Amino acid sequence: NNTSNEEADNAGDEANADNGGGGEYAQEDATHTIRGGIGLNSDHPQYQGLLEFKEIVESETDGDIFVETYHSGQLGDDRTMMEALQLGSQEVTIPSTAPIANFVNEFSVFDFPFLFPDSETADEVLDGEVGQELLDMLEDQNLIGLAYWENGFRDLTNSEREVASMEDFDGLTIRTMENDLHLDAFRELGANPTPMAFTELFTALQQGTVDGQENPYATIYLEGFYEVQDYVSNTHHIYSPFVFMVSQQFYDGLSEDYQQIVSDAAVEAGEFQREANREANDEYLEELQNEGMTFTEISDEARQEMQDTVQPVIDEYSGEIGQDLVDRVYEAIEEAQQ
Ligand code: 2Q2
Repeated sequence: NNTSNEEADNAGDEANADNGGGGEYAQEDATHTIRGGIGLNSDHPQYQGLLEFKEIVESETDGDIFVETYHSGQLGDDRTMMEALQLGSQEVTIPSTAPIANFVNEFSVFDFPFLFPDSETADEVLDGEVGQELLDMLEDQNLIGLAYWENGFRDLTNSEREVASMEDFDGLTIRTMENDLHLDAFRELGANPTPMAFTELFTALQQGTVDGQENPYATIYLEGFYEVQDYVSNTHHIYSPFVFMVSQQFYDGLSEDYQQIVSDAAVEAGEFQREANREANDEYLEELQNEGMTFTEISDEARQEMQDTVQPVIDEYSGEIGQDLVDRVYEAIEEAQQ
């Protein structure tokens, strides 16, 4: 029947897309192969950006570098994929800054709640001096950070109740990324945070192991969280960047020309991805409501109360990260808003 034909077609596309076989080049003709893996699924702008990177690199090297693309955690969760880059068994991954903090703790500065007022400011700061300073710190971990892409402003969903202010967090079990600052911040807000890899999240929501999670609308929609979550609030509590990173071992093995091509492609594909991500995040809140989720607006006062409440966590982590670096991030934000 046509369903099975359709499924067969999708499976075909899926297989094609899985290792990025959609391009015009063949892996057997290439000198180098990049295995690029991410955690979000193939509908997400994160994957569209990876396909854009593939297209640029393959056409610029006339297929001498072939890019295999993997999504939905096919190569593992963020930590596993970063370790694979360190070992040289994978070449590219694009995690959020939060899990990166387990390798370079300074990255937690970009996960300070309410740090970036808008994505334009985030672009300017991340693409500027202090953003580069953080990327340079990855080299001690045999990781080369080439560009910042965008995950986006994170918003809270849960299956229990409307969340209009901090009081409504009380007692909610919220999955957070594996990052101590996220845990401490949600504890301070009165929630009961549980760290978990993204690859386990949908099942945990489905089984009710956790009441809620927080991610940008595009992720909430494209990962189908609306099937297992009833309430969404525009907490916008953290702006989450992605870091496009390559294995140092792989990068050092490339000619300078190819290094430049790979580096430029990461930046160019990132501009495409940020754009696509913003369009998706603008569009999907309405879709979430169409799928039956109840949207609750967080007032400015309620958001200010959250910001004041988590300030001690920011102060604590500023000490750990280094007040000087933190101050330079805030100065860069000030400058970007001139
Ligand atoms: O909640 C999460 O884990 C996601 O926001 C992160 O972006 C994570 O890096 C996913 O992209 C899965 O890799």
